Amino acid sequence: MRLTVGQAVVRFLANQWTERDGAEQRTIAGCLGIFGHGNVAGIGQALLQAQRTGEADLPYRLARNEQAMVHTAAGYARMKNRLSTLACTASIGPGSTNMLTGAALATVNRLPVLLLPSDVFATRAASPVLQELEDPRGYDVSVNDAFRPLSRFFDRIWRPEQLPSALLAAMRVLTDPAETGAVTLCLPQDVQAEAYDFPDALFAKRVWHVARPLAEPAFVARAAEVIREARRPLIIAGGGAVYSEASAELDQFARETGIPVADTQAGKGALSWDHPQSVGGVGSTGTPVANRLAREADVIIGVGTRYSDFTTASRTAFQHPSVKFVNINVASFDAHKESAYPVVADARAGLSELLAALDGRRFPDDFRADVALWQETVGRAYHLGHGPLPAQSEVIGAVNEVCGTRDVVVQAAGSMPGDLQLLWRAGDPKQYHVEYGYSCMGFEIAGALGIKLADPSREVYALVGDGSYLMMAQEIVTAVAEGIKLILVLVQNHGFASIGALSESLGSQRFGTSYQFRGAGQDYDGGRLPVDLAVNAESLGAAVIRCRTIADLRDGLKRARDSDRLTVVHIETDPLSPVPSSESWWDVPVPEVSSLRSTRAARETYDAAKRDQRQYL
Ligand SMILES: Cc1ncc(C[n+]2csc(CCOP(=O)(O)OP(=O)(O)O)c2C)c(N)n1
Ligand SMILES: [Mg+2]
Repeated sequence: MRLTVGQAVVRFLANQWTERDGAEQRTIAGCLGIFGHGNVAGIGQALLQAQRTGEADLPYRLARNEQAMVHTAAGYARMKNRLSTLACTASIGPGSTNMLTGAALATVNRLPVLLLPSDVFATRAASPVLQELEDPRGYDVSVNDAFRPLSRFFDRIWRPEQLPSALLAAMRVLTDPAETGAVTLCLPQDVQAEAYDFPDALFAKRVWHVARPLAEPAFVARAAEVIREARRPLIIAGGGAVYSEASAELDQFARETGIPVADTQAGKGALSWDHPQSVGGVGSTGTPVANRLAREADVIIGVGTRYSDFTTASRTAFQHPSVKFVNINVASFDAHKESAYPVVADARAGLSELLAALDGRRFPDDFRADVALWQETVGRAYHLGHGPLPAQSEVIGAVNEVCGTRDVVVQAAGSMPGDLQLLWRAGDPKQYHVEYGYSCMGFEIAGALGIKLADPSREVYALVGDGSYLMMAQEIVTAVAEGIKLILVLVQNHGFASIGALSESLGSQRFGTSYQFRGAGQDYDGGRLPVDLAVNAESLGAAVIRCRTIADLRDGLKRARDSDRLTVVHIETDPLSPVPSSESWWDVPVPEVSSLRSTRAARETYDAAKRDQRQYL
């Protein structure tokens, strides 16, 4: 079939399917993009031709920022449990390098996204092309080489003949739960337009089976022995438990063994918050109940977790002198973390195999009274009555109580991820969507767009800090243009509540974290800026509801829910409002020497906390 490389890419992608447990879906459900000279006549022409002729089904959506469109694809993929994603086409140079942050986010979170950056002329006929880097050390280097460390598969299609093997490798990596992440195929702008006789077979429907690898029996036997001999084990459910749809198996495992289940940011909701075995988040932003259990546990059973420093409280969470780890993980890399007894397997399959090998062993479930007490604390934080400005915990409570179990809350950075992990009551495995692998400010709105595209039947509430909003709010325009309804809760606290508090706790006096005029001294303490983000949102096409009190907010959220327009619910909160303690720690190094008293005092506290840090060998 004589096609250009661009046409071949589009036709191929439209015929890829993913299958798990017998259910098929499109591997690449569509293409997001922003055109420039690097792709307008290549992939751009191919997308147009596909749409006009029906030769291939790959719907195109115009994004407003390339970083954001990768976030949209990542949000989509996560919502689809990694079984389906979107492609992203960008022009050469800045259009492509704008996608780097998105690539890193996807790879860190183990989420499949297909990136198609445009690249310099393969023929070099017109070099240097507009926006070419020109590396004097080698003409085969371009800005797109920056994608290499961020991609789980990277290739550059210098010749049309290379395309079939590159496309197949891309699909293999995207659909492999252990390998997946950003996949980057760089497409030189001349090659995109070059024709070649591609074999018909390349464009036949192809179904990629997403495996549920079983654990090798010896893995299971060794892990089961460790658990059988435990006295107080604790399960940590991570993102893998959600992606493999292992909730029923996790429920059975926990009920039959009596082992409590804590969760990570990515794993929250794998068990409902009110499940009898749930003890909430663990680690730096976990619940005091889970953290107490973690401190005392002699065996930690990680299910689909990558053990970030937040999960391990920077390796201070697990204090039993001979604590051992058993990790069920589809990726050997993660299964072996913390010197664990690895169970390299799909989370769902691994849980069932391990449960069968435990021979009915049961453990004490004497933590429930503590969980009930903790839930009273959460209830108080939801209804704090803080003033004059409301507390963030009340905003979280209002959203939690207004939204339905199937609705989705989206967040990524600032003070909210911590408060959410501590306080949010997730009733469904897809309800809690906090991107905390890369914790990228600006993910929220773009990610919410992807989530809503993936499941239009759910209401999507993105909580957006003013800092995050100022970084990337432009996808409001994309959502408005596409007729996609989102609810954006804009939490205005005039700066970085998160880093402000962190700074203060580390002796750095909230330096440079407030959005105010530069004052007479050196810091930003010169008063309120004439900034109105509600007006800004309105100017981008959103309906806006301004709220002053939590009662207003609850009412505003209901109105937003009942509306069919993208709505921004704006509320100002107290950046210093209290939140219950996690009784945990996070390692952020404080200077060893300083002429500031505040830094010296913080260093003493730091040194004391650091003594609890362990290596798990
Ligand atoms: C892209 C990016 N830059 C910087 C950071 C570091 N950082 C983490 S939270 C934060 C402030 C977030 O401000 P805002 O969105 O207003 O949330 P708040 O802290 O006020 O809750 C910063 C700068 C980050 N996570 N992501
Ligand atoms: Mg803020």
